[in-house]
Amino acid sequence: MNRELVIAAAQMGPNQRSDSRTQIVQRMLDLMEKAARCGAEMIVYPELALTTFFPRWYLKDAAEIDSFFETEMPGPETQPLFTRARQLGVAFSFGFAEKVEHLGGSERFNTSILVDKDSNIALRYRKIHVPGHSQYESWRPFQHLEKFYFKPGKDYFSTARILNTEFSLAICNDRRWPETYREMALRGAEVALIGYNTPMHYAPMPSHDHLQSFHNHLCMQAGAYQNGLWVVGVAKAGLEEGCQLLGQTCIIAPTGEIVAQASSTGDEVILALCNIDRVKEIRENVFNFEHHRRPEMYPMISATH
Ligand code: CDT
Repeated sequence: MNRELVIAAAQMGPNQRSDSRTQIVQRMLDLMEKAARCGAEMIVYPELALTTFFPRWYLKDAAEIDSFFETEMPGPETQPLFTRARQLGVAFSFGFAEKVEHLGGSERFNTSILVDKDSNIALRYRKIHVPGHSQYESWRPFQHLEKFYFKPGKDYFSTARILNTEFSLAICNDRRWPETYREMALRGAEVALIGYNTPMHYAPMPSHDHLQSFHNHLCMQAGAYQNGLWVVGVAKAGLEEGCQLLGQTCIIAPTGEIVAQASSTGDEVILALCNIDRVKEIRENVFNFEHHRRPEMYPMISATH
């Protein structure tokens, strides 16, 4: 019998700087209720779901920077998500800014977690492809200071098996890199969950602004097809603090076909009944890695120098 899973992508509209965690978590809970009512077993939220996309600003005040980061998960403000999901019996995933305290100091990551239906964290992923710049650049209409705020994650694209399905996590800019999907697929992932915050304006190459929508689907559809993965791409969208963020939340089958897509740039739930075993249609045929792949002919791909 085929493994079938109802997956919901919970697109979020903008989070303004003045929105409290409580207000934002309440919107996430509303989306969770809706998704569960429609039969969702897995609910996927975007990157940095709990806050506004603060890397658009160069902040100097340490306390202000800290206010965007979580030091515990769940914490008092996020616990309601875990409690309600457990009551509803749904698994979920979302992104947040994470501050990890060590004896000698602290590290900051752009993080995403996968939570099983008993509200245990099954997988934690820290963004590997951290885009943007590390210093204030005055010529930009808004900053993209992810390299200033976040260290790149040091863990690979691991998988976790929940709901009888092998899941892997990636975050925003990761979705543009073919290595992300190939690494996941080689590790046995069947579903890739990818949250994003993508400004419509790309300051270093504004002549590509009109291609944001095209590139978004292009890379995720190619990643799905070329690796036989289900891909769930979830936006934080709309006009956030004067910055227009791309929507286009979608669920993509291993054939590369979009099977559900959001039609707004606000809070919106989309769902698909995903036959997880369709992964085999690709991986046992055109992209059967074992039979047709020639890794010995691609030495440059894994070269670290
Ligand atoms: N959040 C994130 O990674 N956004 C990037 C913006 C372009 S790079 C400045 C993205 O790849 O969508």
